Amino acid sequence: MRVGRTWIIAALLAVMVGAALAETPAEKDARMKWWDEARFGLFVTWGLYAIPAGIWEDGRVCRNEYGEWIASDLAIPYSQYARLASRWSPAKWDPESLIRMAAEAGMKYLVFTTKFHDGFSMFDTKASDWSVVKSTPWAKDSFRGLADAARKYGLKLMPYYSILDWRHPDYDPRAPFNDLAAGHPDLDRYLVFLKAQLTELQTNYGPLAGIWFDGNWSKTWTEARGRDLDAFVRRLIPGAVVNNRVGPPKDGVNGIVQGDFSTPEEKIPANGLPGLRWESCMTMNETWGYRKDDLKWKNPVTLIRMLIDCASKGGNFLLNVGPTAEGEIPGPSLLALREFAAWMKVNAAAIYGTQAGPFPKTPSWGRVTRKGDALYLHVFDWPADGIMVLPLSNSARAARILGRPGAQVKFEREPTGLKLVLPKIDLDPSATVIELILDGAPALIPAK
Ligand code: H79
Repeated sequence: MRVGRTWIIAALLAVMVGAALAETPAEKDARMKWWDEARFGLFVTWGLYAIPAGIWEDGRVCRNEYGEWIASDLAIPYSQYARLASRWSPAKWDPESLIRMAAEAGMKYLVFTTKFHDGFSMFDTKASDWSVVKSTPWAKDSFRGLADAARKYGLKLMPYYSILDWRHPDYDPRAPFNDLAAGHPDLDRYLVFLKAQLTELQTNYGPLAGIWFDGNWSKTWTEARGRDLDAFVRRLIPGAVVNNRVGPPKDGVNGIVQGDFSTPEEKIPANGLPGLRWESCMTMNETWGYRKDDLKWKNPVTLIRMLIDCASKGGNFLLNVGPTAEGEIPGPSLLALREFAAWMKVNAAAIYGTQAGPFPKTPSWGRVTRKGDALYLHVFDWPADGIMVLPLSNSARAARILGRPGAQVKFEREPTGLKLVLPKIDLDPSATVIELILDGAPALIPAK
């Protein structure tokens, strides 16, 4: 009898605690608000791999695009890779100027490789000697300047942290080229280290906005471990935003069952990811970590249109910069950031706080974002005759071209839709944006 009552009370308590911990959709929307509105972030990929920069000492070239993978791709014994640390001395590193440029470019958050798969800590840590502070002649903290500048310029801070570790003796499965580890790996012991590092990041650089995990695909990274890590981060960081790579990949989509958003890498999903939050992370060339032999730079127009494409499908765009070993930002990256700054200065209203556009198919002339009753028409290809008919049954209240106060946009209702008559103006090579205020929520005329 007494046991029975104890059990009932215990069960009731468990239900109440569960209900108190579970987040309502409205609470989740509130927690995700800054991220939903931001739309644009900066990824900084920086580590020892910037020294070989794609080409190892013996002349071998990293065969895959990703220069940060050179140790794995060329099976460099870790004891040799580790010697790179003695050459780390980035005389030209200027984190404040990078963050200032990012802020001017319109980026609202920073993701920085505090620890990549190579296991090297790019921040000051007590949990290991294998860090930029303790193992390099530079002996300074690569994250401190970025974190301070991010706070100063109002960018949210979201450290990148790889679960995978090619160096740690307890990471399981051990990298075949890890010749420095002895004994048996113990993933639970590794997780004590990992959690200690995450705690240091929050305590010494925070408050953080969340964690951007990577390296989640080994068979040992189980659903249960993912859930445990997810819960740990949410206890550590109030209101944390966590990407889906905290858990194992699932159903061919990376970790879709966990975390707050999906993370398509180097691609933008053709139709967005309906029903999910997502963020495309993208390189400016084809590598994340700097490599001297990657000259395949995307031009700024392409990159700006990628940001627009993501926003028009309801997603975020996380754009990467890979500083050199000297700490310099490659020229084409600086150029792109400047072009973003110029475009965003005029057109930011068409990006921040917007949702996906209303049309099921992407228009032939460009992309559409939406904010309430306002549509932003990002025109890539301006119609030669100046006529654009939108398949909407709405009328319009107002229309203007962002950054062109003198230009007139006329509109009228037609049986086939809402017709715009556009002026002849100097066009923006990336996108010229028309702000169209409708008489209510967009109402589609179904395609015949
Ligand atoms: O840090 C960047 C990548 O290095 C990292 N995520 C971004 C942000 C990443 N790690 N793994 N992956 C992405 C996916 C796995 C890619 C692989 Fe391959 C394909 C591993 C082996 C084959 C690409 C090609 C990497 C090495 C060879």
